[in-house]
Amino acid sequence: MAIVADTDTGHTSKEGVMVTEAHKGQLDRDGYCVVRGLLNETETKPVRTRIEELWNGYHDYGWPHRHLQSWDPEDRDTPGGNYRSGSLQLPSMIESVFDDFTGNPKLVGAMEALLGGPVKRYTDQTIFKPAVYRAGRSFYHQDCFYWKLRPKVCLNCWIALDQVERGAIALGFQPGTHAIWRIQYHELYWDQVPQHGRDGAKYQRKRIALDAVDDSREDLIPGGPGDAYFFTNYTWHRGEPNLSGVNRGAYAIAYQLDRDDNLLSDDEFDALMDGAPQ
Ligand SMILES: O=C(O)CCC(=O)C(=O)O
Repeated sequence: MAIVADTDTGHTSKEGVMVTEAHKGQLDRDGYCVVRGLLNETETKPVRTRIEELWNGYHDYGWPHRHLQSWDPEDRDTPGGNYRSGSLQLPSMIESVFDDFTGNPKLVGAMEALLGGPVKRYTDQTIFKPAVYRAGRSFYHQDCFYWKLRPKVCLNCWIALDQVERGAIALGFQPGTHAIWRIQYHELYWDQVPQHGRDGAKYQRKRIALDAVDDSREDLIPGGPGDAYFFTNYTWHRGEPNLSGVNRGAYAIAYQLDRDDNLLSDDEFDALMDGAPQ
């Protein structure tokens, strides 16, 4: 998708592209920006509905499953008769409702405008935090610690599917943490209520050590369905727990520049790392 800057309005001129110079400026400066209402309810509702159905056991996926996670895969006492799924890894590979969502032209156009060239999908995942556990807090991390991608070649986009705020799954960012394009070493930890992953076993997650984080610097940004939070893979970010009493969800989709040399070699990855144990 070719993007032509419109210097009068600050908007890119491709129809439907909602990224402004202000968004680009904030992404450069803070490492994130929020495009309000990137998607409308007609676009968010089908995936939000399907995620809730999967949680209610309406699916025919066996366990363990490569793309589905679960807090309790043994519990089949659900309306749909199958186990309750949790977050989904790469759901675009298994159901067209997710594939269509991740390929939305407005999202692709925004990614191209923000990354500055043609893009291809990198990965996608749903984030589902059911009310019942009063949990789901994630801690500060950088996606590049998992993905081993070079600086400036990839962006993640976390799209709210419900109202989000403090205590209700909103994302928090540490502004400017991307600016030196370095990777902070991450430690393993257990979620308050761990999920079972692709091999059927509970898994640990990774986070930046708590004493390396200055909580007073946090930008925690409330939003609503269809609001899109774009951030670099080097930006420190985390998600709030769900203490709100109702199920809440989001969808994270990463796009990378369409070229072949986006991955760091192991040596390059190590050279960018700070704080690794000796
Ligand atoms: O929503 C969360 O808890 C974290 C999401 C996240 O870290 C991501 O999408 O990269």
